[in-house]
Amino acid sequence: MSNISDVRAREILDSRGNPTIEVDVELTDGTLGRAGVPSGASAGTFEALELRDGDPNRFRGLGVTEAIGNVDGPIKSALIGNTPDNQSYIDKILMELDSTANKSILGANAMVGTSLAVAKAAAKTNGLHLYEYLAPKNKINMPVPMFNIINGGRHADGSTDFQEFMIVPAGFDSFSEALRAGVEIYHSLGDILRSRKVLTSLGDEGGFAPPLKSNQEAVELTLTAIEKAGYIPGEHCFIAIDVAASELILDDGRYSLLREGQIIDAEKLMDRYEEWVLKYPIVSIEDGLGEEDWKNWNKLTKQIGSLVQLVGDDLFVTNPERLQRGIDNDSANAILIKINQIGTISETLTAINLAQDTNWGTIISHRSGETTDDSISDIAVATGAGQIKAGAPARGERTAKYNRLLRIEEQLGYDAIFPGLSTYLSLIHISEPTRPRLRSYAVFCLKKNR
Ligand code: 2PG
Ligand code: MG
Repeated sequence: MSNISDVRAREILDSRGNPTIEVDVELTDGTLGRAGVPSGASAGTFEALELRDGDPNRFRGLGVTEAIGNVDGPIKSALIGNTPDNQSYIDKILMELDSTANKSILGANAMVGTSLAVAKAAAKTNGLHLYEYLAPKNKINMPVPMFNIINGGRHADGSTDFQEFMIVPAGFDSFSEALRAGVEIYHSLGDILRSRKVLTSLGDEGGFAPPLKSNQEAVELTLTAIEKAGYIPGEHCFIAIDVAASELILDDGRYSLLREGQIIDAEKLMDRYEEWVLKYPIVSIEDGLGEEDWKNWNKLTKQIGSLVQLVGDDLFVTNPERLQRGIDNDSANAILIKINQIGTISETLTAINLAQDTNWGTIISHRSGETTDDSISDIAVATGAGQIKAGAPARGERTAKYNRLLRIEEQLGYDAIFPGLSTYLSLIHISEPTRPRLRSYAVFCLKKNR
């Protein structure tokens, strides 16, 4: 049995050109586990702390040398000599070194990098893939991808107020077919923008960032792109949005939609979601309300929770305690999972298990600032999360995740189960009787094109 012989970190760059941490964990048998740490732009207030140096003379204050010092110092001293293949024990050591609620001593970036690198080393030395190593009780399946093809909000200046307009090609038999459809739709959107002489610049997650007049225009453009690519919205492919409403909320609780020149209250915003959900094949709305707007989250869940997946990202920040509050208050019906919001693999798995035991949807997610680390793909497969969002099907740091899933699907062969339409809709709790509304848009398109 090999033990941890070295732990070290270095400063590398993320996809936005900002410094982040890469951690190497070495074992006595020479095995190396390496992990890159992502970073958010529209980060939630209640996320674990990303430790940055704040020295204006280096990387505009964004250096991570202090967090690196924590890996090379206390973390290394505490982990050396331990066996790597008891993840909960390793994470317990990390949490004992930093028992603050928001990981403010070591920094969540230092902890995530270490936690992941240990898991990768353990998998490797045991001759397993990370998804095999992490898979608990045969939960393995392929996730339905959510591709962010229009970027707005904090991820693209001058584009939409809402942060993400995603396509969800769930009506296919395999991940690779869903990916192919996603790529074709992404390029068809590019063609449409070019033909309309609209800018084809890209946002942080690789989606287009056109200067549109309204958020609704983005939904309609997305639908046109699906149709132009030869697919039927509401049958082959659905739409998901991430409003990232914590970025839009004002002190008085109203929401500012700058591009539309409007400030609206929560009621109006919720009515807009209801109108959209009834009109368009939208299956998922993430952070439709602010991260502290619990009362309205509950209202929204009552209003449209049986028609659409309501996902808490900034609301829950992958934190089992906040998730439990959401479950108790009937706020949302799904959780977005990001390891660096909470700090360790073990806490992340606790959040996933809690959501799944409550029958809530789970989406494993990247961050807007990414590295080419592809662990989230393995985590999505291992936990049977059913859904993954990793940005557009373009740019190296995004395709790293999707390409990893292609390889996993190939390895799993006949065991690579892709949810398929009906399972997917049940997975996200769109009840059978409400499904005709999705189909009605498909029928509308078919008639129109006849
Ligand atoms: C989100 C994420 C990822 P960020 O809000 O869901 O898309 O963005 O990493 O900037 O928080
Ligand atoms: Mg989000």
